Amino acid sequence: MLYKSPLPDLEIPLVDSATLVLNGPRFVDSLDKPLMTDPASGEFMSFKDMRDDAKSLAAGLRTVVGLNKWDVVAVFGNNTTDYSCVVFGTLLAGCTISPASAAYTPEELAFQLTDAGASILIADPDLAATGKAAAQLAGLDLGRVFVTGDNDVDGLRALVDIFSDDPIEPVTFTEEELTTKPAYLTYSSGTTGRSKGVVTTHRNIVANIIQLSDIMSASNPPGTCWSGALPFSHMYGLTAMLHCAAFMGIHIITIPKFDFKMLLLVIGKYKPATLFLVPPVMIGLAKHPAVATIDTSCIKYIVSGAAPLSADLSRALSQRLVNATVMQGYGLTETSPVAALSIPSKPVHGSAGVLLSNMEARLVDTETGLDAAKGERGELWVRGPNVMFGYLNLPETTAEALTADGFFRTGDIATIDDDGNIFIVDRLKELVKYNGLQVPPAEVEAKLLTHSKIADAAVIGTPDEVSGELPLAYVVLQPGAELTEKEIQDYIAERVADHKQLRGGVIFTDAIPKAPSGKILRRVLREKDAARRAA
Ligand code: 4UW
Repeated sequence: MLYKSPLPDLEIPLVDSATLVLNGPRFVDSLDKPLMTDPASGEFMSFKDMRDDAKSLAAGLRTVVGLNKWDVVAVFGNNTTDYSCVVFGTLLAGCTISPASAAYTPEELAFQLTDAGASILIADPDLAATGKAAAQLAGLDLGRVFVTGDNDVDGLRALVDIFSDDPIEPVTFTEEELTTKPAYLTYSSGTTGRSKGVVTTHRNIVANIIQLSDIMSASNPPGTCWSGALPFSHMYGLTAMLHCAAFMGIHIITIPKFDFKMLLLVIGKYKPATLFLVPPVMIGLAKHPAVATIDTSCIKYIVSGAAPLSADLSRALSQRLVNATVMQGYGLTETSPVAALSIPSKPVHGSAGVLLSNMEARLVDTETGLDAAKGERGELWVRGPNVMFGYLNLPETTAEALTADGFFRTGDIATIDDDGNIFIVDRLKELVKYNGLQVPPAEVEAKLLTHSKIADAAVIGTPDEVSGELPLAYVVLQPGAELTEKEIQDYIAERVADHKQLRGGVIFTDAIPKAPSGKILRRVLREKDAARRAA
């Protein structure tokens, strides 16, 4: 059965994303107003300042650094007010932006620099050492690594040095470029294996801005304040916070590194009307005693996404923050990212929302490959203008993820009710999510296997009330070898980003269950883990 969005179709303009956002009427009407405020210092960047800086950066990237159209600019930063100028400057230069998680180790960042074919790296000053180490590992000339802010750091040039006021010819794009070229290269492990470059086109992001703003605009007029707590390096923060908010004339309060106390301070001081969050923060808002000490009446909408939000938690939060409508969004890096969102006037507790405009879905029985019977669960396949072009340089993986008729296999199991409400009920793919962030098991397994005393390993997510899931390793030691759980956790902690650490622990076992093909039977391990937790 083909499920269509219950919302009317929208016209998606054939423009690049920087033109859509920076020339949009709500952006232009807001020029003198604050676009981004740093709550720690109180300093803000206006819409005009951001656009001017982005233009100067674009000119510098073309004329001083000598970048060409579709050269890749990697950005490695926390949520600061500089981030949007780097993103839009890169796009105005006609280049591709590849944001990397600020939590990355030098090795993880080096992988992205190499895989994306980055021409330059722009890092925050406090991440300069990691950025430099990564550039050296990736063989990127240090003359091509820049730091945001006004000063050189550790021998790396300040980005402002390359700003240029020489006007450049505006870059133009053909329809083919807008719909097939990578304007954005974010990284996701998809359903299996290592992190992959997700080729997101201008059209994908333009579509998602139009789809999302169509739902949010009526309740969020220009000048409304949002809290910028989601990482801008993740597609969720990149689209919702940096693009859609700027397009809608929204004022973002940036939170450089997520901190619950800072979120409460932002709520108390700036009175945001809408909060985009992940479920662990929803738990904090529902339960933390400090929430009762601030005035939360300003909050009209809370949108949770990136991991499941239970109906119970959704109800508990609605009861505590009485003025707030609790909504949920669902999507993936590959869907730019929003595929479904609650309708603000009629959210359903526990549902991940309805398909956005211009989107269609199927629920497919994973055994038979046929559509699941009405009311039954199946793998969610989605189609629409926000679905990625493919995975970078991986035609076979792309062909497995995208069907010939344009459906993207999400790897999530869902049901859809008669009103079009989607309920995500399970995950088919091997991905683990800790606090809404991706932990690709294959990556952690590969690191475990580099230890000389480990013969085999498998990583799964073990359920956790606060963080959703915790990465848990099953480990087979080499014959006669001895290692403690702590030694293994420390070994991994030194080699992967914080969110990928083995917080769920290590279980020693004699063999990893595998199919004849060699594929790890993760379901068997999940059952073993469930039995262990029940015992
Ligand atoms: N319920 C259950 C959910 C949900 C979910 C995502 O790291 P990625 O690739 O992408 C994201 C995207 C987050 C996001 C998208 C749109 C949106 O509106 C919103 O909130 C407002 C957040 O995290 O991981 C994709 C995977 O994350 C899981 C699911 O397994 C999906 O395949 N996921 N949202 N509401 N699970």
